Amino acid sequence: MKIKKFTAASMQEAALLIRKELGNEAVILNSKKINKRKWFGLLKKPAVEVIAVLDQDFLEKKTAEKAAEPKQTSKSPVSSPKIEEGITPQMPAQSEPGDFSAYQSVLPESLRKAELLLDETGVNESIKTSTMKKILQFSVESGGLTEENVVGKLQDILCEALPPANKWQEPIHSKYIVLFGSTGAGKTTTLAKLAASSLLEKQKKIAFITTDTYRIAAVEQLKTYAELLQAPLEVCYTKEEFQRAKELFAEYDHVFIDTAGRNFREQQYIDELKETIPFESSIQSFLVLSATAKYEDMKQVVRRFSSVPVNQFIFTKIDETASLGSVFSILAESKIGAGFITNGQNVPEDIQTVSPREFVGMLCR
Ligand SMILES: Nc1nc2c(ncn2[C@@H]2O[C@H](COP(=O)(O)OP(=O)(O)O)[C@@H](O)[C@H]2O)c(=O)[nH]1
Ligand SMILES: [Mg+2]
Repeated sequence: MKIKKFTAASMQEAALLIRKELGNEAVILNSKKINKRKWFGLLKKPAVEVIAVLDQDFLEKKTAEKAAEPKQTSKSPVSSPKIEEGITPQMPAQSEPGDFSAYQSVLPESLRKAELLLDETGVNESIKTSTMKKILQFSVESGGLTEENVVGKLQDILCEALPPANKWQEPIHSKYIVLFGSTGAGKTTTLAKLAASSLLEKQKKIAFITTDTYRIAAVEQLKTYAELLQAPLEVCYTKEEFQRAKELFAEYDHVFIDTAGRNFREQQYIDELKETIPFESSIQSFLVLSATAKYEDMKQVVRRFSSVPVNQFIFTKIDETASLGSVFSILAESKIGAGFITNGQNVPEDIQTVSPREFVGMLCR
């Protein structure tokens, strides 16, 4: 994609210049009247400033679509204002396709607003570039975006980049619910929130199992929640003990399983998880990630857990971060939906489900 700003005395002159520079298939993205200063700024001369774009990808797509259509008309392949009239290129240097920072000074106001909004979300560079490319494409296709409708369009495009809605917001429905993730991510607290909701809102019969036997405090923490909810807890050190606990809780609706909060870098932790917990169809498994973590760290956790079947993510500590850009990037790249988000330390209140659209709303807040 090539974008360029041209200034000329008239639209005719601008069109000639655009045609010479970009060819007949270039389309006008934006045009406005300006006053060009001459003679040390003393004289004002009316002129036009035109931003034109030549999108090879888009043209190829349109040409292919046209070729597939039954032959009726042989009109121009693009519907935006075409160059009919010519000029003095102000930015002769050409930029690499997709390098939007290079286009920044020539983008129309509405698209600059989109770029600013995207910057504020903190999404990673590749998502930013692909989103800008799509919004630019749409702008060319639809004959321009106003500053009013650019936000809606941006949110639509961001929404499309996320995993589909059916991968989000799944209620707790399986017999076994297991949470894993790195130390301090909020597994135990979130498990207590989920268990409490099942008991208090749905009157389910619930029990707990913990395999987090590395720290006394971890067991104590879950024991406190279990006592508060008057639910049984089994502490399992081995696979056999886990099996026994499962038999013990055969009559229960949901068994909430807490796992060791060891460093996610330790492959041993993942191997032990796989060995202890039978990942079968009656298990809902969640990878718990703190929204306050850095994008690269989250990505590493996701990669580490890729050998474990993860149904959904749970993002914790949403209340502790101003930017959801990293969370968005992880969701967009992994294609796994977010089952829940948590936004505080209160059990059971601070947990909720979220749809992709609501999440994008939170991202762009
Ligand atoms: N602000 C905030 N703190 C949270 C949230 N979820 C968990 N925490 C806190 O994070 C800390 C670690 O939580 P914990 O459940 O022990 O993490 P685990 O090591 O993964 O089991 C505790 O102090 C929790 O109260 C949340 O959504 N928001
Ligand atoms: Mg814990």
